[in-house]
Amino acid sequence: MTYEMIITRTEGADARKVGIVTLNRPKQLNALNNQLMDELGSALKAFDADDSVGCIILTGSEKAFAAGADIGAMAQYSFADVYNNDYITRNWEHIRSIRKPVIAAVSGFAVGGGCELAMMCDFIIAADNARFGQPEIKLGIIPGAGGTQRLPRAVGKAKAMELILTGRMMDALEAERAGLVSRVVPLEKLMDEALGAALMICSYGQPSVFAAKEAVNRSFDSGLSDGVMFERRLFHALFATEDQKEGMDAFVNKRKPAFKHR
Ligand code: DAK
Repeated sequence: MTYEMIITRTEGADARKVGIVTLNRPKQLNALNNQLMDELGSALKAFDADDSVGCIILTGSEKAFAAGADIGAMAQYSFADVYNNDYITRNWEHIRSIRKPVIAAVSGFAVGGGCELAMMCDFIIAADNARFGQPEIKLGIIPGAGGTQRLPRAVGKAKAMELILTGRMMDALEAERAGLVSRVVPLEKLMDEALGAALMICSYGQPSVFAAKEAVNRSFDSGLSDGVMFERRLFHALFATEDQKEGMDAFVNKRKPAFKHR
């Protein structure tokens, strides 16, 4: 598939590389429309299926990760339009099916659907100019891509409620204090830092990377006992992999492990 609204590339010199998707509608601050979401889903699935890729980074421009769903495209829709056509649910759910870790490298605005897209990634590294918010209330709507559910889980009910009810944006430092982002880095170092984390993940055995992601995600969807039992079973299962033998043997013999991802 050729892309018009995103750019894809890979980085890294080792066997497993980082797949990078850059949202590229700069004049509209990467406002998310149907075509962009289709292209994003296709690119993420292609990287997920590519054995030479171990981790994915999703990023935007310096000014905007994404300023939300395309308001111009939505403006004239009626209830029947959005309900009957299940408005953009189809191509907003792709990212949730990606098994490889997806890091959001966010600079500039990540608001509305842009904030929701970042929250669908596995973790967010923010540049110091990043701004996060759910301003949908100003448009007479509410967040529609999981914002009312993921934001409270990330930052707690009080701050999520305030942000969603007032439409206020928070800066990168507030987002880090609140737990929305894993860390804040200088804008000029954003991609280097995200790449460093992604390459680190690429160097580990894929079964344990998949299992870690699945287990952490399970903590959001289940009670503590079920989540711990899920983790226990995945933990036990990893003893059936060659990578577990290799990783532990390498540690015991003080050498670097050579994971085979099996
Ligand atoms: N849509 C379309 N165009 C946008 C846009 C957007 N969301 N955001 C910005 N733009 C366009 C502006 O119209 C402007 O275009 P021109 O006038 O140059 O043609 C250009 O980008 C530059 O924007 P500004 O001139 O406004 O730039 P500023 O630096 O002054 O302000 C801003 C930046 C981010 C504060 C401002 O642009 C802004 O407030 N933008 C709107 C933010 C917003 O309200 N976002 C929420 C949209 S609602 C769902 C999935 C997703 C959603 C819902 C359901 N399902 C799966 C069911 C999501 C909904 C939303 O995100």
